[in-house]
Amino acid sequence: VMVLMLIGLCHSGPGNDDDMCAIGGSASCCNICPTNMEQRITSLETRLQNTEREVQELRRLTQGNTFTKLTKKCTPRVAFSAALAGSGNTGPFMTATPLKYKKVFSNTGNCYNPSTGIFTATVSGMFFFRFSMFNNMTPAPNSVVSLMKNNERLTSVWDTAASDVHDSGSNAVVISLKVGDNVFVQLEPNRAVYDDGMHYNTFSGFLLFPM
Ligand SMILES: [Ca+2]
Repeated sequence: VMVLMLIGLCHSGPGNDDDMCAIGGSASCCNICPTNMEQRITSLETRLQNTEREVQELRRLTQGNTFTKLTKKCTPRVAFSAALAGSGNTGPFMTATPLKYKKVFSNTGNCYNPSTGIFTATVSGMFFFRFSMFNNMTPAPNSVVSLMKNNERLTSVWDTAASDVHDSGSNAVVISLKVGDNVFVQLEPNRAVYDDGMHYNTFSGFLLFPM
């Protein structure tokens, strides 16, 4: 590259006094003033070194899937899905109670705690959550569950126990969370839900993107 640049300089032609200097009374691009030429070479060397450094960095990022590995390392990975499981009714209870979905299908990032039923954000970002509910009873109690963010009720599902047994419903939300926020599905007071090995009641969520 240096040789090509120097050849280019020597063939740029006369006419620019800055590119030439007079030695012994004659002006020619090949009668090069040593000081001017040294400055040009130093400048070109610096630019070449910078370019080589950038090329090496790009090679380092793209070779051997290094870029993919860096992306995985830098992007938090949070996803979970669990079912209530068990056999029979959960509830009714006197007070609102978080449902403990104990059959864990996945829990990347370990943000979901099956012992409490509570998801706790370890990264701030936009999240998606979904839950489903199943009623297998007649008569009452009815089934009412709500998706909670800390003490805030987000979405709910209601089913009245009656002759139309085997009812189910679901709801979902996309919401921003900060580190430490808790999300869980709450069984409302004096209500009940039913589950068994079919896993009708599920609670799932994942990080869409960090913020
Ligand atoms: Ca019903």
